[in-house]
Amino acid sequence: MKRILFILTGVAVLASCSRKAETFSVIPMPNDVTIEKGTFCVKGAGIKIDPAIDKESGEAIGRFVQALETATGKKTKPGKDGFDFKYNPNMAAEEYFINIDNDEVDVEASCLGGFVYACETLKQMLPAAIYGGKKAKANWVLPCAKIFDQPRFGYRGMHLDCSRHFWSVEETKRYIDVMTAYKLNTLHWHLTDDQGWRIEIKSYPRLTEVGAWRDGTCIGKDMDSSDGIRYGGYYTQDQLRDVVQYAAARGITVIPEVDLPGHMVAALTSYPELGCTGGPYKVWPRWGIAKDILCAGKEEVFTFLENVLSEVMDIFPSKYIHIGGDECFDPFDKEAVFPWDVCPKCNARMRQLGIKKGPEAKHQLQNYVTARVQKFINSKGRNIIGWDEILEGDLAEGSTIMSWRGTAGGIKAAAKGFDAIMTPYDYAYFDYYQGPERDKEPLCIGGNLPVETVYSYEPLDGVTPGAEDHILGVQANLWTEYITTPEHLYYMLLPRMCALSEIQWCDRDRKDYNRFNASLDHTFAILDAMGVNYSLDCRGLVGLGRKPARNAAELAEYLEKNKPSW
Ligand code: TNX
Repeated sequence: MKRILFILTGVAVLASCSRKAETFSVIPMPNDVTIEKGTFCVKGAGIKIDPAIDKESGEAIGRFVQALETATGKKTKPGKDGFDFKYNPNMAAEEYFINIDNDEVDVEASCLGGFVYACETLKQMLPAAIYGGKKAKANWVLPCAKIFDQPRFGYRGMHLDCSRHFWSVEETKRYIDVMTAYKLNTLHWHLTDDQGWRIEIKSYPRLTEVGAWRDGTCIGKDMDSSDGIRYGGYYTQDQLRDVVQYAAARGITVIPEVDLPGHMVAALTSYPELGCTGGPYKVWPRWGIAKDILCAGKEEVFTFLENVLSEVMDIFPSKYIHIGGDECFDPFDKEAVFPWDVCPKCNARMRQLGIKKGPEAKHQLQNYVTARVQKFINSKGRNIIGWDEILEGDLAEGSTIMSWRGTAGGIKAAAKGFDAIMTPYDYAYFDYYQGPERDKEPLCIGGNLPVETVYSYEPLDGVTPGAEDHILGVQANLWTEYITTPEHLYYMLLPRMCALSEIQWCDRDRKDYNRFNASLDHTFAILDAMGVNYSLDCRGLVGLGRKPARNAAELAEYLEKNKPSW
């Protein structure tokens, strides 16, 4: 039953808490919410945790309790009536149930996902200061409510490019915290590209000694310029494992991407023998599509890939390994002769495979590379994800397509019986401008993607009837060519990722832009408390760092003016 009732009459039940609960502004909106009369005071509440609850879920609950104690400044009472976390084996992995009445909060789930999401919903129902990590004066009550909730899509991803610009372990964890708050469950980590190799690979040390560093970075859109400043960085395997674990504790799987056979200039610079010409190559200081890619004719390239991917699979336990596959040949460069066209070894390989000469030949050769790598990854019990270019050949069973050049790739893949993840650039590229006033925004790669456009995306539109189950979910991508600071990173991410979260989580009929837009005020307060930047372009404050000066009175007035219409 889908319903939402707002009967916030504000009856005070416990003397230490005030009468009225906050407005219900949870993003993504739970799928079944009933707000009832009354409030539950969380200050110094009792906490019971069912011993049948697994250790990871117990730890997630522990983090919630810790946040509660810090923000309210009052210890909870273990074993006493109040919050009652119960194991319910009949619930799906990401499903949860919350029942708040005047003196008890029942929370039920079967495992980590469900408990994490229940806690996140509770946090968003509380004053934003719960996210602040310090004691705060606030109205520490939850409204009485019943919430039944589970996500629409099983794959709810966000991507992060750390090759073009590098983000520290601490920053990446903060990114994961923000994803957790909006119930995303997959981080697609773009770890290698032309401009920098970021994963330590013990059997190929030059990948990080050489490939993690570039001599300079182009200035603005002048691709031939360079600021002359050495730039780079990489993660040690211990650091990568630490991030994987941090994410896993929050119900988030990290999918690593090793982009191949294109976007490999950093690796070629480290080991020039992996290219068709043998180089020399230079870690790219500019953006775009590089002509130099891995040689598909040399056996040692496949040995290299297998060794690298073995270490990658050792670090990342994810079911999926992303092998890239995008932009091996610049589609806009019609005149170009690509290295594979003229490389004797690639040509010998084509002859050996019976590939006929012609414009399709190089795509068929890419298909051979994909299939070989896929076979290797499958032999380790994992599956591949590839950008939609890999659809251009005959795909082996079990590959998943990431549809970025619009939705057509994903729709075609699903119709052919392949799984697909939708990341169409026209709705899900967060490196694009946030509106038409480009001159007021920081420099971007291009595009125009306001939060409302993101919100309007419906992933099953156009999908062949009967093939819907092949659409595993939705992801947005954050490429960082033009993004150099965390302040800018979060400005690009938020609140567009909040809009994304409703596409991923909410049933079709639960989406409502007006309600979502009104809820953003609470989200902005949450992000303020987390110390994370966001864009206010959707409030007409265009550009980086254009936040209204908000003292308490201004904020109250602002919120009053922007009250939800429902
Ligand atoms: C295309 S999306 C790319 C990236 C760029 C991005 C910029 C994809 C698979 N490849 O290499 O960073 O455009 O928007």
